[in-house]
Amino acid sequence: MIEQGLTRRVKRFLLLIVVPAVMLGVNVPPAWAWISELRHQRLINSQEYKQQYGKWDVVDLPDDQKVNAIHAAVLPTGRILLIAGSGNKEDMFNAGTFKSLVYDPATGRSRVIPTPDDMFCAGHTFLANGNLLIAGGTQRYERLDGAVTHAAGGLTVKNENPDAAPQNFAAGTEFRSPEGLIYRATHPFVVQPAAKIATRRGATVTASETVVFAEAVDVGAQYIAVGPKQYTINGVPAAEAQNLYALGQAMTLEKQDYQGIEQSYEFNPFTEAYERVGDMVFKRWYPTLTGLANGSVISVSGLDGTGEILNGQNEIYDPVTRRWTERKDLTQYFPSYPALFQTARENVLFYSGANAGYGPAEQGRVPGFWNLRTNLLTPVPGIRDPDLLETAGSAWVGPVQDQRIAVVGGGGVGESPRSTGRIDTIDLDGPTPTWQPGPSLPEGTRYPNLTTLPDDSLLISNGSRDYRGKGASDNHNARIYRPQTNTLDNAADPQVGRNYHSAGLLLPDGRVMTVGSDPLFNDAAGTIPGTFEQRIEIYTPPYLFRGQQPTIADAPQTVALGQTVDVATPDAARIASARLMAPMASTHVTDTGQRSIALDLQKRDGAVSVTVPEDRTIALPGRYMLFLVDDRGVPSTARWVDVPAAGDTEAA
Ligand SMILES: [Cu+2]
Repeated sequence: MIEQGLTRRVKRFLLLIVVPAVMLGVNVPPAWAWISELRHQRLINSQEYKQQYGKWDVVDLPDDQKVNAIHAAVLPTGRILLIAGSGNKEDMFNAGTFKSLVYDPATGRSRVIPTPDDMFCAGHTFLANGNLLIAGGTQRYERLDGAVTHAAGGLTVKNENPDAAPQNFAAGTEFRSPEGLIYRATHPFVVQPAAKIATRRGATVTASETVVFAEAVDVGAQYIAVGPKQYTINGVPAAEAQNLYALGQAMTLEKQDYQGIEQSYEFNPFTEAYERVGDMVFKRWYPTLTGLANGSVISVSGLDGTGEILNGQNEIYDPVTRRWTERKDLTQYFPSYPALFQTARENVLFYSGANAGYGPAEQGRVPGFWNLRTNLLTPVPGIRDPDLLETAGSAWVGPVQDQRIAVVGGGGVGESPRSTGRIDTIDLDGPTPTWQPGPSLPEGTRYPNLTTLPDDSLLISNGSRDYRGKGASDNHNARIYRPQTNTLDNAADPQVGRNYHSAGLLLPDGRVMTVGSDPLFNDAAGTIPGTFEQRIEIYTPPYLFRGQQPTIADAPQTVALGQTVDVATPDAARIASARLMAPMASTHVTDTGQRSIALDLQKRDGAVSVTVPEDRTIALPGRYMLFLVDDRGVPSTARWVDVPAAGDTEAA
């Protein structure tokens, strides 16, 4: 009906407007553009097109509900948490205005959530109880070269006294150089007593170290300090000064990078509120949080409280005590937001090489296995375009039992204009895991959003050819990668361009939501500063245009590892597979928790029985979306199922 109407409208337009316009010598191209747009709309809205390529729909929230969605997560209520924090807006940061939103894709309703800290560029991952653990964020925005007026730098406060109580120092605490120059701590800090370890001969004392950022009390080059110096701390009694002092390497007027915070929260999806938990041991901006098989979480990398990238300090969150503890035996260094995945082997993580761009080009850029028992990193080189892994996407492809990781796109280090359309996969279970070439995306793609679908395919959407969409380089396209055949299918083009600070999420109804994008410029010439993309776009994959979705009539709320349970469905006869899919929590096109778990399936009358794998490295504890998928690849709407942690609590 619609198509006929459109055709008639086009014909009428041609006759009434274009023909007389041509005769009158009017400029015709705009009219033709209008017609071709009409034809395009007719095409992409046709049933045949949608069945083959799917369909994108833009959602525009009311003005007071718009957020800079830098972090996005699917809550176990089916709602979406979008976190902006200060949203990469320094005026919001200075005003202390931090924002989060809970959006319900089923009703379109949303609610602004009080946000206690600047979680802008924190790390996050889901815990077994369904809470989203969020750690780190922004202490200070960057200051570019030329904008730095006060010489500043990091100081390491050392305390050699093991008997002193922890001491709190306020922001503004003064440090005096040997030359008598004064610098002030920009933020409060806590100094711990030295560690004392009894030995046969007595005891060894190891000084505690606290890194603080300090700034000259006045402007000017006279405050530049070069080379190591020892500083006295104002307020420390002379008798203590030999135990408690600060060491600095340099005070400079050079560019100052973003600085991290140590604050950590669990977002409770049922109360929709942030719950403060123990601080991290280290301040972090751009850390990766990866959930481990025992339900704990490792926090890796990031910029510290002075804007320096952490040099291999890693820590573990215990969800029972809600505290972080440094794992001093784990000293591997990674660039910021490294993509680290829990493999099928206990205590072994895989680093795909994808990262988000702080840290030197020559360090920590090679993919590999990281053994958390031995701290050994075993590199797995051989990926194509190994120098184009910054801003790449990576994810498990197919069920996680296949242990196949795909690395998609990426660009050169920093603001390099180079990017790649490479898709390489690796089977981590093979005797000698080797990178396998896959098909190429049509364009070089930084920031691709990777979303695994219940039919085991992988939606790859958006991204840009150049750094942060420079030169109008957003890729307005999407592809569906099929790991079974190592092939790429076309998908409908998204309307909204997305690059840096964007995310894609699988919704419980089988659709995909994309959010965010933080372009450097709004114009191709690079003269107008960019504005953050606040529109949401939702992709309905082709499988939802193939007829009725199978339904789940009833499913148990909890399934233990190795357990077999009945899932009631009137469509049992045509159910072909069942998947448990972890809710996504994505930032900087990275979600280390995304995984799809294949369930063993037996068909019965009016039900299917499904079996959860026994291995906790495959079925990490957590809340999952249970999808039944029919023989045409059409998924049901998901049911939320809880997979509790295994009984034993072996430390990671
Ligand atoms: Cu960022």
